[in-house]
Amino acid sequence: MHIGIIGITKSGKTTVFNALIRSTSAQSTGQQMNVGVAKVVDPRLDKLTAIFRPKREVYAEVRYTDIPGAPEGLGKSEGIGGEYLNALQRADALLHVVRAFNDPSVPHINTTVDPYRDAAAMDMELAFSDLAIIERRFKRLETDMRGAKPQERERAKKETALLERLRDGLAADVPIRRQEVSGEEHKTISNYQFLTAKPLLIVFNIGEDQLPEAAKIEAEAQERLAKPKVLATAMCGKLEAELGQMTPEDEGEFRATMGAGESAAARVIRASYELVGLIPFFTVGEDECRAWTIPLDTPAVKAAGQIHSDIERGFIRAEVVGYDDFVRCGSLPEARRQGVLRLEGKTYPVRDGDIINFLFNV
Ligand SMILES: Nc1nc2c(ncn2[C@@H]2O[C@H](COP(=O)(O)OP(=O)(O)OP(=O)(O)O)[C@@H](O)[C@H]2O)c(=O)[nH]1
Ligand SMILES: [Mg+2]
Repeated sequence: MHIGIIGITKSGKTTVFNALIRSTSAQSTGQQMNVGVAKVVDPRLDKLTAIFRPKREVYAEVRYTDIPGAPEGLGKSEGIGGEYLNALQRADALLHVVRAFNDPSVPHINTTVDPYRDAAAMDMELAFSDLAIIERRFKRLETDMRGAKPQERERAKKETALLERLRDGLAADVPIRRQEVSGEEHKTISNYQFLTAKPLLIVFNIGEDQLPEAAKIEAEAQERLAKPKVLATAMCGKLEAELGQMTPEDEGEFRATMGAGESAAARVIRASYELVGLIPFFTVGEDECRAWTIPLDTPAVKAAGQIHSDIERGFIRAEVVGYDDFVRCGSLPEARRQGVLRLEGKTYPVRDGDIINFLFNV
């Protein structure tokens, strides 16, 4: 899974990126993209690790790309251009860093700090980009229709009508993620990778002086900006990036004395994961306890394929126990004795936190 970080110049994209992947290596400015991997910390996996004491604990991962902001804005009426557009289109979701911190030494390109204005401006940029893609496609379809066979012509007509509808929706300020699209239409448009169709996580990058109001800022942001497939949250990128450089023990101590609460970076990572509709399941044992990532409602046989294609191919059954049931029992034999460790077949929809042992034959 891959998330693209966007935002205007000097909103703190690279700072947030560094906080998420616990690194300092990413260069703040410059025109290159930074790519990094963040661990999805999950207390449930920590608990399993404490029980099984394996050699390794392996968290699920989210990949982030820090995409440089163009000084003149991302795209204006021409849409987001070239190489950055491609990177954005490949992303499963977008993380928009909006500047909420005040710091006179970091000039804001629009002079004043106003996160809601910047959030709205980005929505427009993304819509412009999608409109530009639609216009280009119209031209293509027009050429394709000339001399096309009746069947192809019919298909092109249908697509044109769909794109016209999406365009009108965008013109009325409705992002594609909130427009009504049938299953079949979804297939047609998924190739275009429209930016306003992607889930969006809006992160208010607040200053350290705003930490006491962080919960309030976040609540207001959620109320005003959260929609289906849009989440809003607040974090202090600079502080989180600094804390990310500490050992977990030092970090915990520091957070406690600072009153900085639980890791905002960890919360943002979890939110990214859930926003895309992904859930973890766990495998346990002496070697490793590990979180695996699957989309909601994945059948057991496909979940097995996440681990290895051989396990998917030779799938026989899955031994499954829910996380809470397992913790209540304390061990697999006890879970079996109490009848909560069950055998499931290929089509069993794996649930968030299931502990699974796949039985397979190759
Ligand atoms: N005071 C304060 N400064 C911050 C905060 N977050 C980022 N900054 C500073 O703002 C400046 C820009 O931060 P970056 O993370 O480089 O922002 P960016 O969006 O990646 O910038 P570009 O890549 O140039 O578009 C840096 O000097 C940061 O130290 C914050 O929460 N508080
Ligand atoms: Mg940067």
